[in-house]
Amino acid sequence: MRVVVLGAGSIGSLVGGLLAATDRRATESQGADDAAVTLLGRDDEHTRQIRRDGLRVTHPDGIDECVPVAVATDESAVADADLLVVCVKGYDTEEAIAGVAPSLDGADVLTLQNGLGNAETIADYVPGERVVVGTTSHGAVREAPGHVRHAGRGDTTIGRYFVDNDPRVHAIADLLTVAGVETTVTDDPQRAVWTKVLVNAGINAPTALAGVPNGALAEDPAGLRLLRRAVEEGAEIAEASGVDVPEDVVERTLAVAERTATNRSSMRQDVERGRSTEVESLNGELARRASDNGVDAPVNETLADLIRLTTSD
Ligand code: NAD
Ligand code: KPL
Repeated sequence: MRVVVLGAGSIGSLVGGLLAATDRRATESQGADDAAVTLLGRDDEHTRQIRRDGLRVTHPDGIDECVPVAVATDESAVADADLLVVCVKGYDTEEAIAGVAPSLDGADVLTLQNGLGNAETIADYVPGERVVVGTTSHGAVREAPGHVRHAGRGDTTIGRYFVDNDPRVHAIADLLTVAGVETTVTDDPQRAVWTKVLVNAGINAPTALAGVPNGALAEDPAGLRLLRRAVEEGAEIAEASGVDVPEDVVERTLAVAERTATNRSSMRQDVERGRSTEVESLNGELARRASDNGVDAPVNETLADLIRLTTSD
């Protein structure tokens, strides 16, 4: 399978690097030299460094591996892809998919992004039956140009968004699993995506606004109250939107906050570095879906507004 990973950031570099390492091992044993994995990124120091010296991947056990990965910065690189894996931030999805869509020739398109609305945006440019939606709880950090750290292993779940599962989804799951990204196929990917969205809605904005590590939400009654209210409200919005999320989604969110107690959430990092955040595809999108369904969302709307105010110039 020829794979192009769109977005050479943290998770894209990790997925691209793991797939390329696996492909290299298979190619060496079979004596062929076709690069089946391409990282499609921007022309920056990171992609230049990978081209020059390969991608340095630091595995969770601390072991470093140098992986040669084909790098492209031109959208035409997707022309012969069988699979495009979208790994850009939610606010970049539309521009990124619009850029590559004219060159895509029948490839499946898998999103591994966080947030609501990415699959729908992709389906505006790609036939719906080609869209595969996924969610992953692996942690990746781009440490330096040419270097990605696999910060923590997690679960990955994928499924077709608009039609029933088919053998291609299983082939994609097998490919990821062999590369070390153990992947499960589900016939209800919306449940997986919304569950992750509620976890992020309950942790990311509160920690970004308060400037605290994730664990503070589990330890401090104020943090716990915020987390609980954001997630409970999100679960009501899910129900109003016809999506079934697990009954214990608050407890699951709390467990994530405890498991990642020392982490600075991605939104906190974005706010502290003055970068755009993904709030519009998390709390902001929850509030919009609530409004579409005649449900109130004061907690998520307020969290989104506070992040908007914090990050506006
Ligand atoms: P990131 O900012 O590190 O990487 C995004 C990359 O996409 C950047 O390098 C950016 O330059 C590139 N990009 C944007 N538009 C592009 C375009 N048109 N063409 C080519 N490249 C383009 O972000 P990330 O942390 O890798 O997160 C990506 C998505 O994955 C987000 O939705 C995030 O929530 C989700 N996610 C991240 C992790 C993680 O551990 N980092 C884990 C699970 C899910
Ligand atoms: O996904 C995360 C994020 O920061 O975006 C969590 C799970 C909250 C870990 O920090």
